Amino acid sequence: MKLSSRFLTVFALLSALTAGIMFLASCANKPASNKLKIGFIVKQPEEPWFQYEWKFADLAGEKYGFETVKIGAADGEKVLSAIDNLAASGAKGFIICTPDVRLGPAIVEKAKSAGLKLIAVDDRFIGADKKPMEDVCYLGISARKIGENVEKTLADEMKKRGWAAADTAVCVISFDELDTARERTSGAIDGLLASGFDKKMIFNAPQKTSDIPGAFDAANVLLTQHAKIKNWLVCGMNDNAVLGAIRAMEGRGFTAKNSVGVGINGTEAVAEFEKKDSTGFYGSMLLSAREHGYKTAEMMYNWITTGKEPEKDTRTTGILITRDNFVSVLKEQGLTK
Ligand code: FCA
Repeated sequence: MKLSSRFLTVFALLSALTAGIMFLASCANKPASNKLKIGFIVKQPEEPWFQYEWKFADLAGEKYGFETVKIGAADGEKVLSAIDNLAASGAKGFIICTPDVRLGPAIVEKAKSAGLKLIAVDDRFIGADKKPMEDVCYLGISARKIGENVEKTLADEMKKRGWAAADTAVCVISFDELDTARERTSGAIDGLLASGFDKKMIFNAPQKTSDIPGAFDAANVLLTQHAKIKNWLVCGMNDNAVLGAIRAMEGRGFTAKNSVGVGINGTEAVAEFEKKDSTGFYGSMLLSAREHGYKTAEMMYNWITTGKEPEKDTRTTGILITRDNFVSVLKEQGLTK
């Protein structure tokens, strides 16, 4: 290589290097996005329900020009450090579905000292006096009403199938430590009792964890204790509670012919309805993930930007979806993938 061309090569390399360094330096100096930040902390980020809440919170962010900081926190320690991180990153408020409602007072304290506004979604905080913390803004479902609608669907299906009362029992997958869960299942139980269902045929199966394995284990205990029941009706706090029970029933030979489950959420139900053959998972009360995600984020944005505090207690409803109508209903709700 001639001296001049070698010089040119070295020169070109040096220029590229300088340009690279200057580019990196400019990135480092650039302030992180100066968009308003709003946190959205959820207890079970792996559940479609919570992913939809995030998706809709993001949509609100796109509309109003804020950034939704999405954080999964499965225990108290993670929640508290998430709040610290949000404060350090300059966020002004957050929405949270807490992994444990008894963390309420600690979360309120932490938010206050970090100067962050706070809205609880789905699961309402419980205070030291064991009562709901009514002074914390909350958006959740009309749990009892939705539970009653689950019951109506179960009772209708029992009638349609012509099942005899003596052969039919109810498996209630319960999670009573969570108010919204207890209200859902007690709404269903009270409805059954009011319609004349025999109390002795309603069985409680408490789940240790609020997920499919927790419900599966709870139902298996019950099925062992009551091996002679011919037909099962199943309810629980959400789709996963009912799915776990239906899976346990399938393990013992029950099918869509002798088991009927109705969940709540609608979001986890979809994969079940998409299966070629019907299973015992008959339907679900579809909740509005859009309202829970979009509306809470919008409420928080308005609170931060106008100073006007949102309503303290907002409730949403549910509509029944089954194999027959889920495609069109999900489309209407903007819940298609
Ligand atoms: C609770 C449940 C979720 C969903 C939500 C509305 O947080 O765990 O599955 O039903 O309420």
